[in-house]
Amino acid sequence: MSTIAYVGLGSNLKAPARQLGQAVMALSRLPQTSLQAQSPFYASRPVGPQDQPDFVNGAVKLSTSLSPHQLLDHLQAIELAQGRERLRHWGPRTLDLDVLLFGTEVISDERLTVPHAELENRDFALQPLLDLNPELQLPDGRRIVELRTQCPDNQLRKLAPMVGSD
Ligand code: A4P
Ligand code: MG
Repeated sequence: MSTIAYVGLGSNLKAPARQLGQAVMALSRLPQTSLQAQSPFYASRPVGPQDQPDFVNGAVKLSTSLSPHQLLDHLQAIELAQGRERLRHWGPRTLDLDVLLFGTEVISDERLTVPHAELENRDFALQPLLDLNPELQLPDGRRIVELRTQCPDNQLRKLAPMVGSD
């Protein structure tokens, strides 16, 4: 059985847009998974510590028969492969991959909180989701389009699509 999952991508180190492009390639190669769509990328001011570069953010829509925890394992392997070091909470990173939504599942355990705990406060996660599916809702029925109008403004700027990989 396949589930539609949405994964958020973020980077603010080492050519962020290229990190995201590379991550999308890696996500397209996941087992038991097909990449359905990719959002535009956005530049945004950092949420959390301000003494770090702006971020580039985006999201992808996946159809997967992996379990949520198997998907998380793969996301963390991709982060590591792209040089992710866990130094500081909400600090700079070469690549952050978050499970934003996994079908209509609600998960809360020591490894995984789905929907992502900060989703409704982050325009850089909500806007790419809207680009992928304007009708999207949280498992509790709240509409992403409504949350987007209510969340803090973080000066999102849509980036021009990348041509090639570098
Ligand atoms: N984890 C729990 N739920 C999830 C989920 N839904 N998806 C656990 C992915 N992981 C999830 O994550 C720590 C642990 O969260 C993981 O081991 C996993 O088991 P992490 O990425 O290692 O660490 P972190 O940076 O300390 O925290 P976190 O919560 O991932 O940070 P966020 O929420 O991802 O925020 N500003 C802008 N403009 N754009 C950004 O992308 N990102 C952050 C990081 C801060 N500010 C930002 C951005
Ligand atoms: Mg993360």
